[in-house]
Amino acid sequence: MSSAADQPHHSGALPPGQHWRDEPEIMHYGPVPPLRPDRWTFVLGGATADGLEHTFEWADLAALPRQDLVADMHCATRWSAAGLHWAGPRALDVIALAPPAPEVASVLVFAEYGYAANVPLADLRRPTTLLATTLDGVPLTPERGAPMRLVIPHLYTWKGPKWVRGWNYLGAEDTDLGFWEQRGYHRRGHAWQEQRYDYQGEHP
Ligand SMILES: Nc1nc2c(c(=O)[nH]1)N[C@H]1C(S)=C(S)[C@@H](COP(=O)(O)O)O[C@H]1N2
Ligand SMILES: [Mo]
Repeated sequence: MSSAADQPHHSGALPPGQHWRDEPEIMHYGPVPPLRPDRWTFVLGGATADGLEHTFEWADLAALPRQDLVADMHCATRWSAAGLHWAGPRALDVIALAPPAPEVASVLVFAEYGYAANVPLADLRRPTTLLATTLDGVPLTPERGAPMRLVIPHLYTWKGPKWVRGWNYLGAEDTDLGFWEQRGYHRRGHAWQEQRYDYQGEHP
């Protein structure tokens, strides 16, 4: 039997405790931020290998190779939506622009208006983890996270901030939690292992 971590990204299968809906419901906490391309930056900070904070502009990320991905989406409120077609740079290519210090095992991904999510570095590094700029071949709409959102197909969707603006590498002593993790949700949030809440098993 293959492990849950090896599940294909568009398998037609449903993670435990989920049901299908036709379209992903637009879901987020707070208002939709205005698009301000002139002021947009992407910041990699915290425990970087060189100890510095690195700020990128749209053109820096747009210069990276683009990857297509067809993936299902799994919201922790128990709906899933099948076969979304995303494209954008892979997170692992962005990590390479400003890599973490050796002890780093997780990151705090942050977005506009203070939304954030804890993500294990190993999940961010998967070749199927994208910083998506398009959905179904067209640029993300504001509601869907324009200009960029994180997509990690095997984790619950709260781990994929819309309007993403960067991440902080967390050192061994860092205990920062994201928006839902502060409210009792799981540090990893693997959909196939049904890691909805913090009390459900070990942290990565
Ligand atoms: N910035 C931000 N990103 C977010 C959220 C949020 O509240 N703020 N909610 C998450 C949750 S819980 C879900 S299910 C998906 C919903 O994505 P959709 O609106 O494209 O369906 O966005 C995720 N990304
Ligand atoms: Mo969600």
